[in-house]
Amino acid sequence: MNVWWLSEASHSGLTHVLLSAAALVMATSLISRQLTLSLQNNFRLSAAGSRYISKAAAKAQLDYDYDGPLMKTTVPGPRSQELMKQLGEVQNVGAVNFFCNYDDSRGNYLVDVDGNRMLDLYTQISSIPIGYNHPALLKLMANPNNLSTFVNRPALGILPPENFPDKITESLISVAPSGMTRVQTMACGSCSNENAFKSMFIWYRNKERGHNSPSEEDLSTCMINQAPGCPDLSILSFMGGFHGRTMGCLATTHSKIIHKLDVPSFDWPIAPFPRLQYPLEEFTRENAQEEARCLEEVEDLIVKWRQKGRPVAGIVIEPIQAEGGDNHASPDFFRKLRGIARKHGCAFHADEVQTGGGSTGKFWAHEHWGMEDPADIVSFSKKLLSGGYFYRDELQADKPYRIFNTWMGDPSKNLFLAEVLNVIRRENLLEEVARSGKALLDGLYDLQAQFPGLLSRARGQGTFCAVDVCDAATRDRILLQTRDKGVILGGCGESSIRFRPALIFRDYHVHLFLNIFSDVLAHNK
Ligand code: PSZ
Repeated sequence: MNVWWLSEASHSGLTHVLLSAAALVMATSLISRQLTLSLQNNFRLSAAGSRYISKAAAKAQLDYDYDGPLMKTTVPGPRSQELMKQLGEVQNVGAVNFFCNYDDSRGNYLVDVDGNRMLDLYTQISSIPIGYNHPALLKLMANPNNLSTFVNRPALGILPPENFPDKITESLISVAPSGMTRVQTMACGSCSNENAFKSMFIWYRNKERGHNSPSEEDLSTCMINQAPGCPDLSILSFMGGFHGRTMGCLATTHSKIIHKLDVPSFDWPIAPFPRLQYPLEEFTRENAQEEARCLEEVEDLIVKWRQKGRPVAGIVIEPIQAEGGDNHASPDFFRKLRGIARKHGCAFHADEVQTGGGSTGKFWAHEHWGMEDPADIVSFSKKLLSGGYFYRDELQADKPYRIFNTWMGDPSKNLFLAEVLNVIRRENLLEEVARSGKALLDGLYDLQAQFPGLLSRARGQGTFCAVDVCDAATRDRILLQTRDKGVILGGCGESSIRFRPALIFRDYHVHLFLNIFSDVLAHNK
């Protein structure tokens, strides 16, 4: 039986529900509840059942966090099932895991509509930077001076608000990658990549022409989808990569069949992504060989596609392939790839939609490459709250309206991001991530030694960690059982489990998780 769609069910496809511009009243009442609600310890981990206890039981150290999971039903519970039926009347709800109570969710804990409180190590597909209902963000919402930013969403490209230059400087520009002074905001990750690709093509064609003036033929042919106005150019991407689901991005996405089936695509070059052995430090020689093989293939493809009349205008790559199974490559690989792009005149685009925002222990994953000039374009979304991309000066489109849409982002997200960055700096969250990430990875190493038939290839950078399970069915079962015990995880790749907690995930959350996870693993031995 052909089951290409089955693995998708294991992908914890929580719909993106971002803290939108809800009524001021709601924000205010939430704040007062946050302040008055004493943390009730309704749940104690049953230490007797735990097989992995390296630390004392978890203790809440964040005043806006709960101090443990609390499960009342299996998930989805009866109320979730009722709502699923109701929503199912108007849309496909096959991917919905359960319905959430975002009012009661706090810190690292997501609460569902049946009153189950779960430690969230997946955070809305890696997109919640500092946990649920962070007091700093609620306060920002409650500030009357910010009200108009939430109520009046502008068409930013033509009518930006007065404070926009300041706010973008305070937020995105304050974390601009090395060598990049410019940023374009967009709505989501796909939209950001789509426009980043267009910028690379526009840059490439102007470079080919040697000037910015298209010919009469360019102008007439572009309207009927013909060359030279619509030039035969390509973007080189990597097998296992994920860059979004819109049609240009989808041509560079190669992680799962479900994303691609039945949708026309471009014939663009696809290079192999290194398939490394873990732990990386133990296989440096083998891994270096594997990376060299892939780099050689990249250069071959660039040459072949040029000969074919479809030159590579840009290379797009994730610093860690996420949807494709948390595949890592070394800083050396990325430095050499950057060199190849430069040598062949291709733009180099690091897609940091999932890796950006601090979970690798640095704000950008490409910082681990140690380069002053890491890329021509860095795209982002998820934890940055707004989508968009940073770019080097020469990638600036030469005319207005070449890169454009109605909203071009959302200034309210920049307000939130500025505050998120304040919290990250004030609370040294990148250091916390490095610390809890080490505890998490060490724990995974221990568990894979304890359950060698079940787990393998533990890997990670910061809390951006993953481990492989022996097969997809076991992985899916483990994900559901862990959830019923109060921990939300995600799947990725063929049979991997990935960890994407918020930046406020501490050591004691790690140990809480490891205790529960080891119980579940013991049941699946
Ligand atoms: O199934 C899906 O559509 C998913 S699940 C996770 C994602 C998409 N991630 C989004 C993503 C990403 O991880 C990288 C590296 N690049 C681009 C995207 C696309 O972002 P969105 O989903 O905002 O369009």
